[in-house]
Amino acid sequence: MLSDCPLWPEELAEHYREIGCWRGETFGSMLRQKAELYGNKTAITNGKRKITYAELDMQSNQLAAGFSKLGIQKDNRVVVQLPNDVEFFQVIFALFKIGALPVFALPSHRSSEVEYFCEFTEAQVYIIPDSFDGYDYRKLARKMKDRGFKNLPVIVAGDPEEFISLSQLFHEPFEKEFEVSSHDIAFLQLSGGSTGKPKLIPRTHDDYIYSLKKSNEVCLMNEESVYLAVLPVAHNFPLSSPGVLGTLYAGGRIVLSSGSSPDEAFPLIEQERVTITAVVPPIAMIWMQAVKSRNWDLSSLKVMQVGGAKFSSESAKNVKPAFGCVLQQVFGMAEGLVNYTRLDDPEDVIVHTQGRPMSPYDEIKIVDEEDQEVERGEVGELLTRGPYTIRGYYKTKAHNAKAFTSDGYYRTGDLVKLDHSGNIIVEGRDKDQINRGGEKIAAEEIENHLLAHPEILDAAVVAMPDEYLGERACAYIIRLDKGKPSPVELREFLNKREIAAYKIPDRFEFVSEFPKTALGKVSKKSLREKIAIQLKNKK
Ligand code: J2J
Repeated sequence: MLSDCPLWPEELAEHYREIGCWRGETFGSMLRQKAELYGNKTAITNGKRKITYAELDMQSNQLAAGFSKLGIQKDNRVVVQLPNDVEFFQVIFALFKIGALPVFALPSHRSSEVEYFCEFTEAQVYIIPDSFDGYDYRKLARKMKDRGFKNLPVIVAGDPEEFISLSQLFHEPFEKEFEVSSHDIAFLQLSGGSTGKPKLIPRTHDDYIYSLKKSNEVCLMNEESVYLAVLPVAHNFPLSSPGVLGTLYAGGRIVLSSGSSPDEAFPLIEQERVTITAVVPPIAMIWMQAVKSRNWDLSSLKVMQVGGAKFSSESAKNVKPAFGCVLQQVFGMAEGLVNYTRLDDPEDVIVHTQGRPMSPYDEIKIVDEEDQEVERGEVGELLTRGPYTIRGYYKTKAHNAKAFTSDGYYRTGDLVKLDHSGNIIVEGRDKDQINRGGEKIAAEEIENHLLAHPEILDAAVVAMPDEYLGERACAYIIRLDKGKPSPVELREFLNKREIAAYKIPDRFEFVSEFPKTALGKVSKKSLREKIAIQLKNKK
């Protein structure tokens, strides 16, 4: 079992097993069982290519054999950066079967993020597509080889060039089973982060499969369900709420879209008779406009999930009239807790709240700055623990002491209140993060990049309001010299540092000093207010 992953106290783990939350299943055993039940049924399609449950099970066995011959063993970490395609599933199930851990990188990550994941997790292998969305990942791998990752094996789905070809690794499966326990860590998921470096989230087979089961109950997933994945499937929302893994658990069908534009997604909904999909608020808004423009037949769609960032009630109320389906608000986090509005909730709850925890064993507390519970209806920070919420990040002891209470609650950093019906309303955030339409940016990570510029004295990155994305990033900068570097130069500088494009600030403001709090720290609150007023006055 991977070390350096804080887990639940043993008595509590025993309790979760006794009450039937953790049922001893692993992802490997789950897939085998589903293949027995649904053999020839299509598990995954992208509209053209199809793969059945039996094929997925068999191919992941073959790949497990190939990976194993390559030297990948139990508990090894493997950075997986694959887009929405069948290979993603072949790869992760092969790794699950060996007991090796996928580390889920997103396709938008670049060498700055990927190098960190490889280094921090001491990854054994890195798996990429040849190219996706106009970007050649082999170039990235080549650069990494030149920069200290000389011996890191790189496996490519597609044309491998000088690297290892994924398609050559489907070998004859072994007779012998790999030994994987449901208590083991199944993978490392990425946290949205609020510090300099992204944190990694260890999720066990037991806890994650429980979260799929509960999600399926709440979202009424069954064998007839057809789930369209438009968000990158490595992200926790489309992966598990109920997402692609929940769909497999229910015996449904996954439809993969490589992008979220209406031109890609709507034909797939029509053709594949999709019943449920998940989007972030900006995509929901684009779709609501696009649906008016042509006579699409989206009548199969029963549920549209919106989550990842706050969905305004003005937009929320338009979903049902636009699509004729139920809106489900989803307020979740890769660390665990997922809240859903229920499909039969009154309209008022669906439009105005972000729902309630999916499990009766989720414990939540809303607290003030002294960790005292606030009165019902008042705003405070949401703390949570339960059968699928982690007890600590991977290998970050000092940070864990701050991010978790001594009795195991995760400090979400989200400011919420409970409404009269007991549903959660997200009011804001008390973490140093920008939520750019669902994509999370840790302010400190970008500040560190900016501070590497020789002509920058100090930097503070804050959220600024945006009609479309909810928030965008604004970087306040103190320069050594007036006039340079310019915003254009700064963008170029950050690009050269090879960070994911969504993390590059949308706006740069140059100042000679930062407002300070009473304790002398940079007052980000003042900076947020300043830019919000500036933008409002410009309108
Ligand atoms: C406001 N803020 C929200 C919402 C997430 C399901 C759905 C989403 C995620 C996710 C996920 C929000 N309204 N509806 O993992 O399984 C913000 C909060 C939260 C953070 C978590 C899932 N839904 N948020 O978004 O780990 O600030 O997970 O703490 O990426 O997103 O981000 P992440």
